[in-house]
Amino acid sequence: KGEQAYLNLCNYILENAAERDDRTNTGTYSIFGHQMRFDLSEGFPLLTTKRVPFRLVASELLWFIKGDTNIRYLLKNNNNIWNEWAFERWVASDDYTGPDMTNFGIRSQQDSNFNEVYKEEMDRFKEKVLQDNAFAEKYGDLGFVYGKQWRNWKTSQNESIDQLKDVITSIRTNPNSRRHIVSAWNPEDIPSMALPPCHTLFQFYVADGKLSCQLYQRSADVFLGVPFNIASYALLTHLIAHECGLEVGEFIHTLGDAHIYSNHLEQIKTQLAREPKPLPQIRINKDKASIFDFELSDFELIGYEPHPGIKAPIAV
Ligand code: DHF
Ligand code: TMP
Repeated sequence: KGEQAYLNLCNYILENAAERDDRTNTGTYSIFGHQMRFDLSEGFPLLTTKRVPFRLVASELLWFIKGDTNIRYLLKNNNNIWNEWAFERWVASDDYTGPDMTNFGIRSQQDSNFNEVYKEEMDRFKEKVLQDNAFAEKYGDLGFVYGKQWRNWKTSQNESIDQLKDVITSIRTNPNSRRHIVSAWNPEDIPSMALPPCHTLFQFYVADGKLSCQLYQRSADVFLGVPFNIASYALLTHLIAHECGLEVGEFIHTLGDAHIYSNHLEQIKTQLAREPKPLPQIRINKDKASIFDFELSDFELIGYEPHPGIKAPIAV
């Protein structure tokens, strides 16, 4: 019930996971293969054992739905969750002439002098993405990430496939289909992406007038990423159910490498010591007929009274 499936995952990792090196050199406790189920009719699965910023989850989802891959839209919405991955490309480019930013993620956590220089460079970068159109086009873009694959998958014939539109049509016209799938994993495009898609593939299922969604996530940062991913797909399921005249069923979250970063252990323990509260409800503006018309102001959370947020460094 509620967010228990998430708390169980955290406990399971703490008790069973082996230590493991990872790409970011942070170190993780990791398991492989896990599934969580959330009954969306029971409440909206936004964690209550720490505050999860719904505004950031929702604006990121709207950005995917628009087919946008440029952080400029996120910055305009005061959403900074993708900055590091655009910045990484900028400081590695020939056009960058500022102070050396090699391994800025790890170094900013370990060296406070460097951290000041890094924050200044990052602020300059954000300003430029917001103000300078040519710069934004070149360095604000994350490559062929989620939005591109969902809305504008390029075929070998140089045509474009709108997977999101197509899956909605298939849910409406052929609810029993076993092919309601959207894939963000495009092998040909992986090299051009700032980060290969973590939420890789999702499938819908219709039964008894209810829409369920299952996500396969290949790599899961259990403390920072997963709370966002759960809320994001729950919201997406609500929006598509609304457009298709269905109620919401379950969100099933299947994980590949599920890990807790070693510098998140204290935070996870703080969180696990807290008593969960009732889940909030989500209300969406029923006047909007299509999921492509939604804006931030069309979503309202009711009864979200979480424990305080818990800060943690993100591994870049
Ligand atoms: N890399 C890693 N290592 N983990 C991730 O979860 C991750 N997620 C990405 C991109 N790269 C990633 C995109 N999603 C935050 C949450 C989700 C997310 C990126 C960042 C995050 O930092 N959340 C903070 C609040 C951030 C804020 O207020 O600006 C949190 O406490 O939930
Ligand atoms: P990786 O590409 O080496 O797997 O690193 C990606 C990291 O980002 C990994 O810790 C998983 C995490 N992540 C999420 O958990 N959820 C997300 O939505 C995204 C984009 C990343």
